[in-house]
Amino acid sequence: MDFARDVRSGLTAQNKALPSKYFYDAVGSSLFEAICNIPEYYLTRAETEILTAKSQEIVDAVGTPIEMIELGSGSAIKTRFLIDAAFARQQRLRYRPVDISTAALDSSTRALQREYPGIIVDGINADYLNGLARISRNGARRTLSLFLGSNIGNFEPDEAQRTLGALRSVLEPEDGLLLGADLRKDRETLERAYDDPLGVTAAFNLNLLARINRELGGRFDLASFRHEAAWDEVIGRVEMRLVSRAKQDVRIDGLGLVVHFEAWESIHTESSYKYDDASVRSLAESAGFKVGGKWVDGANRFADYLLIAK
Ligand code: AVJ
Repeated sequence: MDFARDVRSGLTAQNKALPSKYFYDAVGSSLFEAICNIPEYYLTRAETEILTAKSQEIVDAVGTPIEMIELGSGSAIKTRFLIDAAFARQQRLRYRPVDISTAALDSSTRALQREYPGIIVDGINADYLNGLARISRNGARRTLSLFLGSNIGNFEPDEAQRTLGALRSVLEPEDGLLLGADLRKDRETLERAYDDPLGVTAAFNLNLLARINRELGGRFDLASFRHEAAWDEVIGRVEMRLVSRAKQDVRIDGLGLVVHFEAWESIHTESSYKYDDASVRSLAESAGFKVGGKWVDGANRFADYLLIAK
């Protein structure tokens, strides 16, 4: 599968890097759920505050009845506020979550079907672009698509534009996209959100090496790598890395590969871009959307934008 290919190319590159989408095996998805409950990781709580108060207003702004598409649905806990708002106006709802994690998709699908008798869940187990390629719009109903939690932040600006463009192409004019974006803020808040004192984010990051050990016969000694998170205020992103504490060679038997690390050499594992109002608006515009609404939490940390397909 793609994992083997991407690990090989990422670890043999001049600047070592691994794609962040591989965090989300069963262990990684559970660790991410835990991160969402950690006080320093404010994103989930800030967006929950917005959706608790504004979901009805958001759903009402799209028209009725609706279908929902979600990119990176995970446990779909925040989604329930929007699902509740849809069921306040219609009897049945088709919900198509796209998620790379089989475990998260299966358990959220079962839970939603148990909680909402009128829901039809058509899950798609894929990354965003492959998932979108499998969606064709059902003519009759308005679509409200969801890209919550600052999932957009993992993309480089050009990839973000391509992904929203791919989403736009499965929508019709006047369909909606609710886009969650984490906002630029002070270094201390950002770096603590990505390097929490309990070490859950460190475990989430190191799980990438553990996953290579489990699935590809890797021989990484996790204790010889250190988690690091740094805010780059010029680029506007938090970068996560795994740093080799020593000079070492690591075998990956399943790939027939030996990876050499210099002392303090790092693997870039994730970028989390932070947005401001102008950068969200220009991204929306370049992907074929206009801004139809904007909501922020009380402390101005996080924004949800309702984008309308042009
Ligand atoms: C799921 C991509 C929104 O970038 O904030 C959490 C993932 N990484 N802690 C983010 C993550 C480290 C998260 N997203």
